[in-house]
Amino acid sequence: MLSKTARLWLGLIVGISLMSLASSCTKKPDEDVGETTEAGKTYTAKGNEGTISGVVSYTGTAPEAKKIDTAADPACTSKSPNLTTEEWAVKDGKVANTYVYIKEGTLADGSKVSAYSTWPNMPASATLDQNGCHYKPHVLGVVVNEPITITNSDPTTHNIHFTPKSNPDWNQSQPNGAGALTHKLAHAEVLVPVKCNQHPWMKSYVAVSKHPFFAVTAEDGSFTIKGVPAGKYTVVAWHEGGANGTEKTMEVTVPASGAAKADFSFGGTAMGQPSSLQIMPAIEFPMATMKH
Ligand SMILES: [Cu+2]
Repeated sequence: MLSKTARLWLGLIVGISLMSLASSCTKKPDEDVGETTEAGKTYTAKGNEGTISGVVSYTGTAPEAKKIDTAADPACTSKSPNLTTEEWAVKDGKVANTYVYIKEGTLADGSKVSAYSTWPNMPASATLDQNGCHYKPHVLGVVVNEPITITNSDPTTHNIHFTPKSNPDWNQSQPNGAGALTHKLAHAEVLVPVKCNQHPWMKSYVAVSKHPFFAVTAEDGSFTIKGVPAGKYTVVAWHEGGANGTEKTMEVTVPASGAAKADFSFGGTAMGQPSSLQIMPAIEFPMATMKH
């Protein structure tokens, strides 16, 4: 049996320890970021950020765009009589519609790009238009949770269908004259194929990034990624094709207030692996002959 005073003390001790437990759980969120959460640090611009720029080329003869048969929907035929495939948009050996991004890297202060979730100049909104029975743009880069406004500029019904791996499937019909739809993707993913359930030739790709360091190449194959902190980065150029696209990787160093170059090439064999593999000399293991 505990005396009345002992019970009072016990109650007091339990109360105090509960209070301290509660206060340790109400730390500011940025003080205690575990690996299990997607929240990260906030990067504050230092004024000495640099750029990564380059050109994406095609080595050899690029596959030619093919005419698309749109007869299944006369509204598409009349608006876009000369619709062609967009898998390879190559002009004078330069490749458009290539998504170039920082995959990972280390800032000059030793921190990792992936440790941050908030950067200056995060893009606030993007538009994906269905126009002439194809998507504009063909390749779109957004940040996590950035609202994508989806518009139908055609006199026909489209059915936009995001087919992601790390985000939920999203499938919406958008009839002629319907208002804009909005869609957000909560998880980073390179790249989400988007299709139209009405028009099987319609394809686009949406990349979702945790940071704003990405660009899509223009018609002349060029791209520029701005506001990059000084550091060392793995830069990847992604182009559609096959099940998951093709990636080319390059390591670049961005000096303080400086510019880094990252030129990529697809196609051909010029950028491929060495043609001859070195044969490792056979090593003999005398132990292998030992009896059990
Ligand atoms: Cu469509």
